[in-house]
Amino acid sequence: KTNTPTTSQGAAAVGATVRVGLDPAALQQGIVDHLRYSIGQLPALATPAHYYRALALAVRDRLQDRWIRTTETYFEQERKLACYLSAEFLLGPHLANNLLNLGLEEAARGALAALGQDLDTIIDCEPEPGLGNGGLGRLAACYLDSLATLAYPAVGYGIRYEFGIFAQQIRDGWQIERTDKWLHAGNPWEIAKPDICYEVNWGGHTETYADEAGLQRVRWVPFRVVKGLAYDTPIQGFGVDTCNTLRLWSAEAVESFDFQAFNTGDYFEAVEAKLRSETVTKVLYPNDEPAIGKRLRLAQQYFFVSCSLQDMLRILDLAGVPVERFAERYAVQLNDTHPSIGVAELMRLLIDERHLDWDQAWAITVAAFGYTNHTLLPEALETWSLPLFRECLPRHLEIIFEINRRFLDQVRARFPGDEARVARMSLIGEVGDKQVRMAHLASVGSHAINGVAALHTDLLENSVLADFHELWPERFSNKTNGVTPRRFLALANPGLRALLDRTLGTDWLVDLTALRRLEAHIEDPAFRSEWRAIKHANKRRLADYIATQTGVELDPNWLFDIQVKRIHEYKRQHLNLLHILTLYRRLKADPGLGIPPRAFIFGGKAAPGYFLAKRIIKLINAVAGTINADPEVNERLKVAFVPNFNVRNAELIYPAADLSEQISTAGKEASGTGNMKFMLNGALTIGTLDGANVEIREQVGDENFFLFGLTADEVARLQRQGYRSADWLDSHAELRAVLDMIGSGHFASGDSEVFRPLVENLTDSDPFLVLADYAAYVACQERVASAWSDPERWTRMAILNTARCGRFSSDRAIREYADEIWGLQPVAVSAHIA
Ligand code: H53
Repeated sequence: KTNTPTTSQGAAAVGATVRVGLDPAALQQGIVDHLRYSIGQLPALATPAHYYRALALAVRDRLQDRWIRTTETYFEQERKLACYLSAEFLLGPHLANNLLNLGLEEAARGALAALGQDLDTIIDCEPEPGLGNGGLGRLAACYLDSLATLAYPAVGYGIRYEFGIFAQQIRDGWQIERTDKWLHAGNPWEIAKPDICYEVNWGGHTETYADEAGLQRVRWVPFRVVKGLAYDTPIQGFGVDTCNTLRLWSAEAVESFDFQAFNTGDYFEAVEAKLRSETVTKVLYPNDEPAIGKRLRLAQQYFFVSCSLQDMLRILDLAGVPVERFAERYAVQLNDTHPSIGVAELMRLLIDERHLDWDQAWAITVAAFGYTNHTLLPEALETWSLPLFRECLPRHLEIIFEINRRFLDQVRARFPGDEARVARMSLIGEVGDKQVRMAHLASVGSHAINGVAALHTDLLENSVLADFHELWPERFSNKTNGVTPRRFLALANPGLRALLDRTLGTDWLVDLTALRRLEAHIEDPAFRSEWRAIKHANKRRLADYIATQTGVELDPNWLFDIQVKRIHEYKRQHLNLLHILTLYRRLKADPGLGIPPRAFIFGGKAAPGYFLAKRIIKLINAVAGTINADPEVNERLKVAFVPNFNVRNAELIYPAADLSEQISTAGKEASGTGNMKFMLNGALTIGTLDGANVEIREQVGDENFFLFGLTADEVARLQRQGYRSADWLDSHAELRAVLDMIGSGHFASGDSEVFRPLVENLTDSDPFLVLADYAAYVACQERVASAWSDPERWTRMAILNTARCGRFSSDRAIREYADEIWGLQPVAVSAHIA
């Protein structure tokens, strides 16, 4: 069990102001004190890692008064609170972000310099809290940043995984997974709150009994009880005193186990039971989109949702607010279906524990919950087998049956005689083995349902949730995703930040639409050349990183063409590869071919059990090995795979991109948020009309976006008609040659087996229409090459991308959620500190 180093907190307010001063001298004293009193290290022997912890603790001290004051303000003012329920928060390192948001960067640099230390080296010592897989988890982290910055009262609720997303190593071109021991050296940002803990039942059966008034009630007699402990992390807003809370739950055994076993003498059984309880929050499931269907995953979901709802009820009690007013005080947002068991859990808490009647409990539940859908992929829509669900959550199944009975009565009343519709909409799927459909539970139990980009919401309303949209059109809305400009521009791209500050002032940090004013500078050649110099320095920085990580040397003068995201067939990293190999073949055939030199950079993790995704990684590395070593092509083409794509190295990658690859099959990527991070940093996009690409293109203008490929409608039509990938192969000799080359073992020292499954997947079924989009993609890349050959034109387009990305700030997205779904007002917090 890892323990958090704690500081000597709680000094009297008078002393506190002095102790937590924001000037370099006070900060320096704080670092020195923590090194001595919290860490116990001699300065002469202290490593950068020791200084990291000392600085982190000193910075946390400086958050503490704001944090406490924020909580106190919300409590005093009795305001509505947004509770963002998410199984993932992909936070990334805290230190630099907190320094930025507190305005402490220069003070920290100075304080460390006085101690003979370098801030950037210290920042690099922080282990990354990778409590998420990809887009969904990172979105939750961006939203926390915006909620605090915009002074919205909010709490993030999630799981304190002991092991976050695995660390990816590349060995012989293959992905190897290593456990992520991010808590190994303690976590200076969190504060354990052992007194905030709840019991969570699991398994067993239900019983009816009569209460004192003779009313019939239900009791859940669990097989097992686990305790959830709160660990709080401060989420400091930028430039405000608001410091919100991220509350993550960690599982522990309840003491009663130990006593029971002690009495029966079965000490080992007691310890084993304890271990079983604590596995609930051990590890993050490393699957991004596909639902996994494992019992432990259901346990994780129920565990954190139950703790969170019990916590909301406890706070309501503390405030003396009757439970009937729950929905006036809480807006509870479901980040995908992962927390959707919350609908049944709140019903259980209100009915079985608070003794409300059904109608009242249901009105509260629907008024409190909102549901965000993040995917249309059928394999990602969560369902639980009915027998498994009954075994784990018997009371919830009864409640879900009752919700369903009442709901289907409503459907029948509205659409008499339409039993096919009833079957489609039921919370219980009857195709094959019976399942509980979590997206249906979330939709029925929420007053608001949203998709994450305009196209995605549109498809949601017309396909996956079409029946629900027909029944309740007023519940549906779109909330296009956004990203935080604090982390993904100010922190990630200090060069561009300085230019923006100098050119526009600093309000762009809290009003990203202010970047529009960049357009006035586009015709200034000096400005463009400064822009290029910044991009060049960012490319140098990334090239250095890639060289140390992989040994591949890249030239910053080349076009940096980058695709970083989870490896998935629908995201089509293999389409990118087909283009690279097309250029490779063309160059081999004609060494004098006039194509601009390009560095193709990839990064991303594959789910450990995803066979084809792992082969795609292997193929990228195999192609990289061949091309980078071939003097006939390596003065024009290079390929690099950045191992272990995570938040930290993402901050090096986005600012260095010239070209952003957003090439998913239209209709498959709900939104994408990497696309926005690239745009923010002045990369041009090559992409399909998918997810938020559609809106990016609208904002930046058709002439500044490299569009190719089938539309979502065309994809759907082709698939309905019976898509045959072989047709595309017959009509395209170059494509066939490239596939043959992969299949022949050319990139695998003659081994014709290793990539056969990939090639066959494309030639036999091609579920994501890679071959259908190939020719359009290659042609579009030729337009990219010709635009690149005119640096002044390219720079204008790049500046326009940054200038027009204002819509994609998570601040805009959060304001929409607050106004249109949560009914939430900002609350000014004043920390009363010097
Ligand atoms: O959520 C992102 C989207 C992205 C979508 C992603 C996502 C996950 O990362 C995991 C599960 C899931 O259902 C969806 O793939 O398109 O941008 C945030 O909305």
